[in-house]
Amino acid sequence: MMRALFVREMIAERIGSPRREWSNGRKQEFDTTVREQMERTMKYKEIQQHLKESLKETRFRHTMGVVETAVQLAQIYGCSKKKAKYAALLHDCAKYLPDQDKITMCRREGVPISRAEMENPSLLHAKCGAILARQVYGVEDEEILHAIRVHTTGVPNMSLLDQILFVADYIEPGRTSAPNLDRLRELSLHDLDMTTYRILEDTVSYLNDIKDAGIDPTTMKTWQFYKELTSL
Ligand code: DGI
Ligand code: FE
Ligand code: FE
Repeated sequence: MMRALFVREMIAERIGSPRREWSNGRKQEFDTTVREQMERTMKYKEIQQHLKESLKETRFRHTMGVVETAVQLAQIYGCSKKKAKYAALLHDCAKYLPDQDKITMCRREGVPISRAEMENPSLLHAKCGAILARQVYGVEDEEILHAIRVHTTGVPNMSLLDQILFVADYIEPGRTSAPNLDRLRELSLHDLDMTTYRILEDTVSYLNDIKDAGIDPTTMKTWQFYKELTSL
């Protein structure tokens, strides 16, 4: 519990909102004991517990579904299961930051914001997730951070870990509303590039059907990249 409160405090610091005062006089205790413990990467179980307390129940369930699927894909395609687990666990950790906080956080960190992201700041939960994973949860592995950073739009020529997270996010067992899910789940067991392309194809056509859904240029470039790659 103390740790969960501390994480909230750390997030507030990253965004630059005023620090909440501790009415029960325990702040000193936080600073001296918990801060020291937080110097290191938080343990998987501790992060999981914190996310359980801070995410909505459906989002937490989705997160654990992504962990399960990402680990299965890592096993099939020979990727580090540990990295897949951490990337999946933290991929949506910034999902519920208020939009203005996401914008402020990116600006502070010098992370570029595209026009589509400005119009739809929800997209920034990926970039902010990577910032929080590093600064709050203590993840230092650049491959994990990159996978979290690009998990919503993808990026051309993704690493294996990036692709595993991108695909697992879309096909995890709790997802029900996207089209072609059964086919994509089957395809993911033997062709990760084709699965990536099909997901992008469905995402782009879904976004095209929604009026005013600004498509991020990175989404389009990623779609184009995997279209060409899979037509070779
Ligand atoms: O966070 P999740 O819901 O688990 O999944 P996600 O991070 O892949 O986000 C999915 C949403 O993002 C989905 O509604 C499609 C949307 N999206 C992906 N690329 C773009 C986009 N929305 C806009 N407006 N523009 C994009 O380029
Ligand atoms: Fe997401
Ligand atoms: Fe997700």
